[in-house]
Amino acid sequence: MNEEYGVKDIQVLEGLEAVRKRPGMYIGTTDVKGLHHLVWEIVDNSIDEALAGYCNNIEIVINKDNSITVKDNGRGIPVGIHPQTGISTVETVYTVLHAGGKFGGGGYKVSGGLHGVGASVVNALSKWVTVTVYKDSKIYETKFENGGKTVQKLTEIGECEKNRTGTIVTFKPDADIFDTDIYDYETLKTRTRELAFLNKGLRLTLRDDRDEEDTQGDIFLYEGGISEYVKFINQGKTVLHDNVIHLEGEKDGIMFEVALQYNSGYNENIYSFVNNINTHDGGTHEDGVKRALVRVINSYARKNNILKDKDENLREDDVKEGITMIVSCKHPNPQFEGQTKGRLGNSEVKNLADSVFAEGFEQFLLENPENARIIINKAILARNARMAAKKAREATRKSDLTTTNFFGKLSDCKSKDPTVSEIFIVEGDSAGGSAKKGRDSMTQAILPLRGKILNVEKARLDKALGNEEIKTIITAFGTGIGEYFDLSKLRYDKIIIMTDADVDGAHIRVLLLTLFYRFFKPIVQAGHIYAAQPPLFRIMHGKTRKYALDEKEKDEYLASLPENVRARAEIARMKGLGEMDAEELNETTMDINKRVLRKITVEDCVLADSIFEKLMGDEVEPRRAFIEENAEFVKNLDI
Ligand code: 1YM
Repeated sequence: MNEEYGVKDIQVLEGLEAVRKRPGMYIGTTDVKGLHHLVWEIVDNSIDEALAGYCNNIEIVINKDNSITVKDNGRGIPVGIHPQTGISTVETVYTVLHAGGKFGGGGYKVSGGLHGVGASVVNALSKWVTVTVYKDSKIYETKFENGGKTVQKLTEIGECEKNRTGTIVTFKPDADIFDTDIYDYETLKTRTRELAFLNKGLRLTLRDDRDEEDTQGDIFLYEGGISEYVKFINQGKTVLHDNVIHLEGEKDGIMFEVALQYNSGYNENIYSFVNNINTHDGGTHEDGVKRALVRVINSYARKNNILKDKDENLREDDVKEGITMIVSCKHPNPQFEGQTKGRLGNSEVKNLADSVFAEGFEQFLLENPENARIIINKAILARNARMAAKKAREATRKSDLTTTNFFGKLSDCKSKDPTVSEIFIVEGDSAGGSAKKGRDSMTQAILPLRGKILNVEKARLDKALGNEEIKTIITAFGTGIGEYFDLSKLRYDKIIIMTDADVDGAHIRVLLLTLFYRFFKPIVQAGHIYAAQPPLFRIMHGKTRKYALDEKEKDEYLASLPENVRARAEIARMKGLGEMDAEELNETTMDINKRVLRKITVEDCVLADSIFEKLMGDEVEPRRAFIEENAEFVKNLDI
């Protein structure tokens, strides 16, 4: 051990070692989500630099060896010796846990992530990291290996043009820690685009160098910021007014902005962010806007006699119908609340949001009376539908579980214990029949669906409640719906969508996801929804029968067989669930010890929702573009 290796270094390594021992505590998971998390931790530092006003260009590259490069044109991480550690600030930022903005001094961190802890966490979980800094006409470099051990102290490696500054970080995630090292380009692209919407004027580029043909990558730069986000979401929808309403305000270092536009649909698309992080469960910023929205609309509607004296006030649900809205707040000291920390708690934000929104929105209504009338009339129609739905629902509640046949085609399980019970929603009567025979009737319920369910994207609640299949689903779940919804009454722990691995199956799955997302969001959020994964291939040799979920699994299995066995193996492509008998279905898709389930997240539903909008929405152009863009990815089209 050389002399330089002192107590400080040991403490540093212990810090990073703690991250390696419990990566989950720092990045949540070690699956593909955790892998992506590493990218955002580094990008966050660049975004902070952009928010501080020193950087307007960020590039992210997936390299051929599955390492990631992030590059920005900020000031460059400080290179001087850090007074507390005695090593360069760059090295300190990358090796000392909790070395956040405080080391740099001045300014505050507003972007998401681990508040500056990120760089050292990424280092701890990487096979190697290289940091290059351009600053003061010089190029500096430092390198780390095997979970953050410094192998090259910060070294001056050359000179650069006087005005060139910035930071380049390349890291290779440690394969011993992560379940996978394969980045998903689309996932990274969606978030990169989102970051560009949320930070107007910031140019973000994402490039995939794993595939040589791709040279330019995707460039995102939105001068309009969240207004353009709203336009993006409303693409393919019929909008009720041409201009997106965009309002901004600032108080005590808290920045607040909101953009909205109504469309002719029946759903709300409200997304809120604090410091670029999605606040899934809303919070004070969202509440302030909603409170003002209801108040301003009612007041305008009464003043202009659109609502008459005898009419009751419009409610929040009524004025949110067809709204697309982005709320974004940048806060120096955000307090996140709730189980998943997905809610903003700072009380001072509510009044800021309310006043900024109320003032601007009222002005919009006054200046655009035609638009105001259209928006309010839609809310009145929504209210009428809400009242009709309430009547329909009350009828549903009365008939309840006592009426014979109310469960429709449901074959319920014997157990009444929701923690062990599951329900399979199965495509088609014949697969439903096999599933019924192959199930464990103690804990597994089967609900066969005949054909396609109603597209709730195109129907209000009152119409959806008139649909037999949807009624059966609601009754089976036990939770009720709308204002009567109660998650604690859910009768199953797992709701499993079981559809064929073909285009029709995918369509039915998307319809179901849309239904769940729109009407049963808390069930999705609580993680009760799953997709069954029926095998695509059956491989037989001798008396052995083996199933493979996909092409890759099939090839791997075949490769593992001795040459002579492989030559004789019979490979069948499974066409659909209906093709399997009860025993096979049980063995491959239902048996809790053998099956593979995919848990459905809110992100899956949001994606389903937007794909849906493109495929089923009013406008033809986005649909054509989607089909053109994705035709090349379709592997198993069966027509
Ligand atoms: C590709 C990753 O890390 N950029 C980056 C990081 C920092 C700065 C600039 C920076 C910050 C400050 C002053 C400050 C960081 N500095 C620190 C610390 N890109 C990337 N660009 N000068 C430069 O916050 O005052 C941590 S991150 F702590 F050293 F200041």
